[in-house]
Amino acid sequence: MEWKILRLDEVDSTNEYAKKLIPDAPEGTVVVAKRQTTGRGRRGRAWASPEGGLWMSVVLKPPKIDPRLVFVGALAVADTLRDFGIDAWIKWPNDVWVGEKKISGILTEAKGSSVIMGIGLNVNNEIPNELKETAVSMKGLLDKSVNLEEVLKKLLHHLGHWYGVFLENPALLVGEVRERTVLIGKKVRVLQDGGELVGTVVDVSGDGSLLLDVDGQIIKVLYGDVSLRII
Ligand code: BT5
Repeated sequence: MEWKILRLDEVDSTNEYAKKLIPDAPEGTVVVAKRQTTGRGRRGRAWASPEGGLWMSVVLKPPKIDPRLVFVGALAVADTLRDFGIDAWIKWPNDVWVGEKKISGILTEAKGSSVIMGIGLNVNNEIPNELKETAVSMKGLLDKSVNLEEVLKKLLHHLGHWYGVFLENPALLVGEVRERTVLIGKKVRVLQDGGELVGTVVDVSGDGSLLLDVDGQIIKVLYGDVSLRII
C-alpha cells in the first residue's frame, strides 16, 4: 500500500477531516494530527486526544464495506505494540487493551464506497484524570517516551499487511482476532441498543460477530454499538 500522509497540528477530528476529502482522496490517504479538539469514539462519545498521542485516519476503498475491517486496525495496533515490547489483547470489537486498561480505540466509518478508519493510540500523551482507572499510554507502560514517528511507521506497515489479509481472506483475519482476544470463556455483560445481555463468550464467528452463551442458548452479537464488560 502506498501511503500519502497529511500532517496537521490541530483538527476537530481526523475522521471528520478525512471524510471531507472523500471521494477525491485516493486509497491510502492518511490524516495525522498532533491534537484533536473534538476527537470522537462511537456514538459521538468523546475521545481524549491531547498532544503526544497518535491520532490518525486512513482512507480505504475496499471492494465492499465489511464490519470486519475494524479488525485490520486492531490487529495492526496490537502488532505495533508488540514491536515495542508491549503485550496487548483485542477487546472485541474495536478496542486494544493492555491488561485491565484501554490503550487504543478504532472508529471505522463509511462514506459512499470509502471507509475512514480512525485510530487513536495513547503514546506519550497524558491520560486525563477521569480516565486514569481505565486507560493507559505506551509511555506509562514503558516508563519512557516513545518516538511517535516510529510508531506511525510501524503502524502503517502493519496496517498494510492486515489490509492485504482482509482483501484476500477475511476469515483469516477473524481467526487472528480469536487468537488474540482473551474473551473466550469469559463471562461478559454486553450493552446494546435494545438492552443488555449477560453470557459467556463462546467464539468470534467467521463473519466477525461474537457468539455468546446466554443460559444455554447461543446468541450472535453483531458488530455495532456494543459495549462489553468482563464480569
Ligand atoms: C473508540 O470509541 O474507542 C474509538 C476511538 C477512535 C479515536 C480515533 S482518534 C483518530 C480518529 N478521529 C476521531 O475523532 N476518532 C478517531 P468507543 O468504543 O466509543 O470508546 C470511547 C470511550 O473510550 C470513551 O467513552 C472513554 O471511556 C474512553 N476513552 C476516551 N478517550 C480515551 C483515550 N485517549 N484512551 C483510552 N480510552 C479513552
